[in-house]
Amino acid sequence: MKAKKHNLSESHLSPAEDASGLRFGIVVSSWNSEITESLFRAAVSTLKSAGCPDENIFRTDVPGSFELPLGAKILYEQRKPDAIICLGCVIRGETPHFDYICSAVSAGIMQLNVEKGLPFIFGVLTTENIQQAQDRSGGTHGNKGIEAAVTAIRMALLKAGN
Ligand code: DLZ
Repeated sequence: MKAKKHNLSESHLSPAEDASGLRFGIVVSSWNSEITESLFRAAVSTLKSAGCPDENIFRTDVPGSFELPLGAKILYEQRKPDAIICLGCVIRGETPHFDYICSAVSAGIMQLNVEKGLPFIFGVLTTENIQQAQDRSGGTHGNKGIEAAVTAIRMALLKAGN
């Protein structure tokens, strides 16, 4: 049987999933910035709709997705937030070393989760072309920024024992 498509952009946080006492870091890759800024706006709006105040959201920019793990580590050391969301967009058609970048970034982010015992969320679009990226950053397939923020809230609450 085919698995039902799971789209967190459509999953609503319950009132119990309250982010008012939580602090979040967001690392944003500047490569494909039209896409990553849209992911960022959606992530911030989701955090705020769950009660997180502006002053509890900390942003750091990095040049490309490859730099996301180090950017996240620096932000972790500076701010010690409850979760860090990593936002990027890698497009295969425009990136000859697509597979190297994607595997390095995903491994780097996973390593941070395990090393720091803190949620570092993988909010990186890895698409064939710009159209697919647009579809997933506020288009027909939702917005991965929302999904990343929902995951960050849920994991931060899990870690806090809620
Ligand atoms: C170099 C490069 C290329 C070709 N494509 C992308 C991309 O599609 N998405 C992305 O986030 N970054 C890209 N980069 C930049 C690399 O992530 C990295 O910043 C550089 O290789 C310098 O380390």
